[in-house]
Amino acid sequence: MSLSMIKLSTGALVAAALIFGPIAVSAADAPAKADLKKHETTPGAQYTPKLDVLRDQKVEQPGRQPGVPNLSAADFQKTNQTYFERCAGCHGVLRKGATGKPLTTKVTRENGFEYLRDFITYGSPGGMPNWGEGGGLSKAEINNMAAYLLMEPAQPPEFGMAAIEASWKVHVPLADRPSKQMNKLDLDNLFSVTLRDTGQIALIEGDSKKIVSIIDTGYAVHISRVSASGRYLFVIGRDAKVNLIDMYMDPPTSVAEIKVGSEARSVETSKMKGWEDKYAVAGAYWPPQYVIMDGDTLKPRKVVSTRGMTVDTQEYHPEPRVAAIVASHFHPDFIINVKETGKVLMVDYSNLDALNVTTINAERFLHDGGFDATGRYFLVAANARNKVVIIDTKERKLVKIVETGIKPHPGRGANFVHPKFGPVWATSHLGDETIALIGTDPVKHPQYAWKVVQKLDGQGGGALFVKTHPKSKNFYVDTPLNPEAEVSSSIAVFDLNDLTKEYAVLPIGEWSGITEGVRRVVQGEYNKAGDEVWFSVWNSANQESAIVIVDDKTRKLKHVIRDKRLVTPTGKFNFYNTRNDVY
Ligand code: DHE
Repeated sequence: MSLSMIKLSTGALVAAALIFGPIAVSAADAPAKADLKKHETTPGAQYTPKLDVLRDQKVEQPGRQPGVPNLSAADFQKTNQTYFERCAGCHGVLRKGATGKPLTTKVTRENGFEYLRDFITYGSPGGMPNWGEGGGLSKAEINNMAAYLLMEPAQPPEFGMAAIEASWKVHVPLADRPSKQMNKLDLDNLFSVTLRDTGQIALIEGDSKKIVSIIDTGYAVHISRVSASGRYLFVIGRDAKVNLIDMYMDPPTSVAEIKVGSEARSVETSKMKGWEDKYAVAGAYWPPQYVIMDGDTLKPRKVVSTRGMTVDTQEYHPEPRVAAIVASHFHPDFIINVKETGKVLMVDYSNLDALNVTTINAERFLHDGGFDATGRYFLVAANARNKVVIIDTKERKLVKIVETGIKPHPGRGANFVHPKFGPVWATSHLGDETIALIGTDPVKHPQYAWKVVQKLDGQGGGALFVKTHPKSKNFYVDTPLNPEAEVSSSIAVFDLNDLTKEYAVLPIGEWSGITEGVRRVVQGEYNKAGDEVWFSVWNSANQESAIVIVDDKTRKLKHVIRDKRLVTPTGKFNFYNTRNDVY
C-alpha cells in the first residue's frame, strides 16, 4: 500500500492510502519516460482535437464513491477543463478511448493513483506527452488529474432538438431578402477566409484582393461551404454555431444562425440536381450527432445521433465524432464520416420522416477527404490508421481501403492526370514526408485504380493540405506543422509534367514581408480561373498574419494582402471551386 501524501485541493493534504485503498505501485512500476523532444516535435501529436469550447461548460461532479478520492468543486471543474482541452481529443470526453487508450474507471482504478500520477508526469514512448516535465502541468494539477481519472467520467450535457431550436435565430426572414443579387461582387471569384482566433470570416474579392466584408461567426471558426446555386455561404465554428450568409444582400449578411451541439467542425449543403440549396447539414463532435436543416433559414429538421458500434471490434462507442461531410452528386445523400466508429453514412435526405441511411463499414478515425475528379468517388483519410478509404457514391458502396503513409491528411485532396498512371488523387501526411498518389480511373486505367501508384518525397512531415487545379501544371504541398521553421513557412511545388524532378521551394513566409512569428504557411486555394494560388501565412493572434498570392504560371509572388483585420487566417474557400468541388 502506498503511503505517499498528495494534495487534492488547495491547502488540503490527504493520505492517498487512506482514500484510495489498495494501490500498490513501486517506483519500478512507473512507466518509462517519454522522449519529450520526440513528442513535442511530432507534428501528429500537435494535431489532435482540443475540446476547448466544451471545456467551458459546467459538468456535474460525480457523487462520492467509497475508496475513490474527492476533489473540491473548484478543483474538479478546473481539472475537468484541463481534461477536455488537453486529454479528451485522444482519450474521449467519456474516456472510452479514441486514438489514446481508454481511461474508464475499470482501467484507472486497476492501475491506481500513483501509476496515473507518474504516467501523466513522465508520459510514455507510445505517444502520451510528459505533462509534468515542462509539459505545462504543475505537481498539484497532476495530482488532481490522477484523482479525477479515478472518478467516474463527467458527462457534458446533451444538445437535443429543444436546445437546437432555442439557439436558432433568423435575423432576416425570407420575405425581407432580395430576389436577385443586390451587390456588385463577383460571387464566383470571392474567397471566404477563416479568421480563426477572432471568430470571423473575411470575404475577399479575387480580382481586387480587397477585403469587402468581415462577418462575425462562431468561435474559432473552422470551415466554409457554398450552396449549389452560389447564393448562400455556410460557416461553422468550433462552438458548433452555423452562420448562414446571404450573398445576394448588399452587403452580404448573416441571415440566420443555429447551434447544432457544443463542439463541431463540419457543415455541408445539398448539391444533388433538384435539391440545390434545399438542405444544410452540420456534424458535431459533442454531442455525437448530425443535424439536417433547411438550406435557406437553418430551421432544424432532424437531429440524428452517431453513437453505436465500432466497425472492427463491434463494441459500443458512446461518442463517435462527426468528421468531414460532403454532398453527393449522384443521389440526394449527405456523406457523413463518423470518426471513432469508422463508418461512412450515406444519409438520403429525400424523406426526412423515413431517413434512409446506407452505413458503410470503413476504418476507424476517419477525418478529412474529398472527391476524385469525376465527383463519383469519395476518398477519406482514416488518419490514425494510416489509410485512405474509397467510397463509390453512385453505387453507395465501399471500393477499397488502402495504406498510404503515416497519418494521411489530404484536406479535400488534389486531382490531376498523371503522365503514366492517368487520373490520380493525392494526399500528404502529417507523420512522414511522403505524398501518396492513388489511381482513380477504373475504366481506362483499371490496373492502377485504387492503388498507391507513386509516392513523392516532400519537404517533411507536418503536411496538412495539397492543392492543384485542372488548368494548372503545378502541385503544391504545405507543411505548416513541421518543426523546422524554414519548412513550415514555405511550400513545396512539383511539376506535373515531370514528377521525377525535385520539387521547388517557395519561401511564402519570407515573401509575406512579415518578420515576426513562426509564419506557418497553410492551405493553398486557387482562384476561379486557376491561374493564381493563395496561401495563408498564419501567425498567432497577437502577431501579424497575411495572405500571399502566387502567380501559378511563373510561380512568382503576385500579391500580398496585409491588413490588421487579417487575424490568424487559416482556411480559404473560393466560392466557385468550393461549390463545384474543384480541387
Ligand atoms: Fe481542421 C477541415 C477537424 C485542426 C484547418 N478539420 C477539417 C475537417 C475536420 C477537421 C473534421 C473536415 C471538414 C469537412 O470537410 O467537412 N481540424 C479538425 C480537428 O479535429 C483538429 C485536428 C483539431 C481541432 O481541435 O480542431 C483540426 N484544422 C485544424 C487546425 O489547426 C487548422 C490547420 C487551422 C484552423 O483553422 O483551425 C485547421 N481544417 C482546417 C481547414 C479545413 C479543415 C482549412 C478545410 C480544408 C479544405 O480545403 O477543405
